[in-house]
Amino acid sequence: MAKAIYPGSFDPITNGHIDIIERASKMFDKLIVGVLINNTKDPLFTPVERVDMIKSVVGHLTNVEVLEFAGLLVDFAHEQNCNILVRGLRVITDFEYELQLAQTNKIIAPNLETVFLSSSLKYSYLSSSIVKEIAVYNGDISHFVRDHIREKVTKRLIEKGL
Ligand code: COD
Repeated sequence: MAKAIYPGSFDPITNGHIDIIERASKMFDKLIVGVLINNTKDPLFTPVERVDMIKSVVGHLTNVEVLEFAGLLVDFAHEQNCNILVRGLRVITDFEYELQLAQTNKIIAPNLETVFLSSSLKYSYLSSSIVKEIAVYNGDISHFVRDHIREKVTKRLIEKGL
């Protein structure tokens, strides 16, 4: 069975992430969306909230599972008995970081392969950071995230006094 992991922060999940999940889910028998419990960053949403938000938008994809993970991605992949990672590539600036990540992971775990899906043109500018920045300044993020995700972002920013 071909199984892959699509790892990320997903803080919050955007339409660009969903596009990658939908496309990758057609390429593999099973796709695990791995949500990093990143203590060093200061995420807007907790890992549990991010997992729930992702589940709420991938319900139509029966071969997609959403799990949180802590620590090294290579260890998570090993635990899941999986040797394929999926990453999205948007613009050239992604390339350096993604290549570094893929090559480092490959040195630590030689059997682990990373496959890259190019972002769809309409999402090539889109990131979770941009979504949060626009929302902080009361901009309209409805083109970038699903409606119920937009509501959660707005509510959380108010709660945080941002
Ligand atoms: N279109 C297409 N792809 C997109 C879009 C878009 N609009 N937006 C984002 N993506 C892609 C990103 O390029 C990325 O591939 C993926 O979606 C997830 O994006 P993010 O921003 O949510 O997630 P990242 O990049 O913060 O995830 C980083 C990891 C969690 C994978 C990384 O930090 C990690 O593996 N951490 C665990 C610790 C570890 O193993 N460290 C050693 C690594 S060398």
